[in-house]
Amino acid sequence: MPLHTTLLAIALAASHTPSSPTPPPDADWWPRHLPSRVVTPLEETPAQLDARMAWWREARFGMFIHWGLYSIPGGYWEGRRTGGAEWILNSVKIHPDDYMPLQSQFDPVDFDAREWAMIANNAGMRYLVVTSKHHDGFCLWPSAFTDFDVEGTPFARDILGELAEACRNEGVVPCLYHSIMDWTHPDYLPRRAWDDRPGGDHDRYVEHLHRQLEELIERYGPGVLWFDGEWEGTWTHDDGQRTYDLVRRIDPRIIVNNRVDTGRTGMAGLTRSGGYRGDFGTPEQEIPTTGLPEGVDWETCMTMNRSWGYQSFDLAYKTTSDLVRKLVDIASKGGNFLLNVGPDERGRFPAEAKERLAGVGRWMSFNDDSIHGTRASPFSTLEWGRCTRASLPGGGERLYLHVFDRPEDGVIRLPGLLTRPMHEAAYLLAAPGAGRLAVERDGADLAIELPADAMVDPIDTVVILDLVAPALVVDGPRITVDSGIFIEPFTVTIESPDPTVQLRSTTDGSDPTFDSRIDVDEIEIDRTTTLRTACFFDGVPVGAVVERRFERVMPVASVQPFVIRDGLAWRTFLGGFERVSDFAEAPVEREGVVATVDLSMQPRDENFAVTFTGFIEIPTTGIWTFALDSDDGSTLRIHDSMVVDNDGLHSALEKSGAIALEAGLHPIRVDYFEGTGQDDLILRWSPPGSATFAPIPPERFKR
Ligand code: FHN
Repeated sequence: MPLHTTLLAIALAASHTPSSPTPPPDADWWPRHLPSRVVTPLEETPAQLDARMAWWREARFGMFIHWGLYSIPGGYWEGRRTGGAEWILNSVKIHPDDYMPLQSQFDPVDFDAREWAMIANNAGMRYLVVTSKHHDGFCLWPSAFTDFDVEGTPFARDILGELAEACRNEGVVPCLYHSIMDWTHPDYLPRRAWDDRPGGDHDRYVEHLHRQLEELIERYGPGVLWFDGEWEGTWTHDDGQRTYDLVRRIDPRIIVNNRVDTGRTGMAGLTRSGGYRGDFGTPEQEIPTTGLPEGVDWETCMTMNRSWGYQSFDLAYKTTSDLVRKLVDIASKGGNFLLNVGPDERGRFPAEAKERLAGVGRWMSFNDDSIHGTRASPFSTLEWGRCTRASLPGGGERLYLHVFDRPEDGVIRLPGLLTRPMHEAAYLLAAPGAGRLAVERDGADLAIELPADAMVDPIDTVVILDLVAPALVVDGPRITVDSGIFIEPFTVTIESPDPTVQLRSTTDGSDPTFDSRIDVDEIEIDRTTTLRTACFFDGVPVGAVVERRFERVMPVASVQPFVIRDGLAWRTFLGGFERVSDFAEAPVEREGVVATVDLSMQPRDENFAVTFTGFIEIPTTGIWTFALDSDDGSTLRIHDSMVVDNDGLHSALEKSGAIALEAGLHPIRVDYFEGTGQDDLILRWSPPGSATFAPIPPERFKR
């Protein structure tokens, strides 16, 4: 790894020495003197946010470590292989009184913080997130607020302290995972169903959580606080906001993930709109299919095998090649990769994990410049691999072309790249002395010849291409209006990605040619139309043809029910459903009236369904868009026509749909079912001409 990047990483890590900030004497927010609920949010400008996030964005790659008491059973319980790993208390329904004695067995004699930090650093990982406390509530540090901690074990060493110091010595930023959910703390609610211990006080638990967070921040100065376990109904948006604001107040440098609050959209991990806290999204075990909009910070966390916590029998390790290509794929979309290791009960990394990390480290030792400090690709897709990029001094831009599969003709094409390459601009990152590669312009594409023997790394050979300016890639015209319905004629604006690129459009569904008659950037739409637009550079088509379909409709007439009362009627059903239609004939469990669409009537945590019926009062005639966010499936019907279809078994997911409505009352029906795990149902609307969704005022619901 080049010396300069190591020095930078050491500087970064050192900046997180545990220098707990001394509050100004008049700080009215300092939680010591006041209950943590009196915490005012910390104002932050976009420039200040960029400065705070800079080291994390530069890092791109981190190590996740799941380690705790669950590493002792390692997926076995009472002599039986149960699986469950770090979830074993829950999976095997172990009573806390039977689980917590594991504390007396925790003696990881082979734990070596320096080895862990060195392995992370050698793999090219710039930060390390370790579980301070997982859902089982066991604290991996000597906490003043509980006896269920490492101090009460035969090991009795400050594991987090040793790891933080070792990380800093290696130039790796120490970070902490912290679970909100706590299956053993006497105040955490909800209890596990088999946990018959009495009591529990949510507010007292939140105070406890805040005191431990203060303790962790002041002792270890983590660069990131990685929250988890926010999905059970007791943790509220208010709890999330207060906790985020408290953490940022105690140490304004800390970066906090979006699982501190309740805005995460399931395993896809991004944060829904509406003021939810969190500095980055957290896709889990998945990589977003396409790059997310510029400016959205996100990090995919992933296991190397199938388990977060240690399980000796889980040998389904991803190959080194797969791990490198996942890292590259994520970086090419502007994200970070948090790759997990589950150490065993003695504090050892599994041999397979060490082998994979060494392999990734070998690739990174030649190619880490193409990951650290890079930004997302300017191309939407590349058939032969991926691209990352970084700015060059003097205004140029460096493209890192990650060749996974060398094309048969030996030419790697850069579609629609109009920016001029520098002289002798292309060469191998891992073998700069191997000579320059030929670069030619082919219409709107740039073509680079890649001889077979230039593929120096079968996992991913990185070709550098230096450009005289930031890459301008034409992947098609920009049409800001999506396909949809309309009532009154309107104008569609089409933007060319560059003044040198001409537009051509058709409105009869045919393919645009350079001779097509429409070459303007504003087109009047007054009837149902299929608009197809393409870009041309020097008369040659460039990028994809973009199609939009616009359907002219009449607003649906409102209805005049004889009797109008506030609220919606609801009916609940019990059972394991996979689609809304599954409970169409099911027996009604209970029924009632509710002010708005919510789950206040849910009969239990899992395996139930609810149907809401009534009317919605539309204030003005126009195109109304509705968004239905649910875990699991849901549908919205108005006048019996499907407006939003979010059906099926899935984690929190939002879908939307539009309908033309006359002002007045319209019959509405929402069907929803929950399978297992988190449950979630949010219905919002967006008025005509608005681009944002808002909650529907309860007074708009009638029956
Ligand atoms: O329940 C946890 C799980 O044990 C693990 O910690 C993962 C890692 O992100 N998070 C939760 C599952 O989404």
